[in-house]
Amino acid sequence: MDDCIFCKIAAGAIPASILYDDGAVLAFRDINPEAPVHVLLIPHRHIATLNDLEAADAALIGQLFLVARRVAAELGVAESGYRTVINCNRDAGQLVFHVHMHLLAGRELGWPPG
Ligand code: DGP
Repeated sequence: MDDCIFCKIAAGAIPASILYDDGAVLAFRDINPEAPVHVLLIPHRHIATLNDLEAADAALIGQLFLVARRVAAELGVAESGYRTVINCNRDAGQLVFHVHMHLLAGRELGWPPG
């Protein structure tokens, strides 16, 4: 998608602080961190929202969680704890319409979210 900021990051056209890339899933630091650890995990392939997932994407979405687990361990927050969040559409506050998982950690996270 030509006008998608996360597609541009995945293509290397826009710089990002990349932590992991296996060609299918990319992890990079959020530009506007809401916690000491705030990482975004995206599929390379453009999928706008969770609503656009298909059954064939099951392994890809599973890989997002496996990469989250790996990145959390590498950043030293696996034991202290972390939260994964995928916002879908307006009421959830989705701003970038390329599926992304937030990985938040490094402080006590409030619940329920705002
Ligand atoms: P959401 O509200 O779930 O769509 O979250 C979008 C997140 O994307 C938000 O936390 C800020 C982050 N973000 C937006 N543009 C960029 C960018 O160009 N680079 C990086 N690293 N993060 C971005």
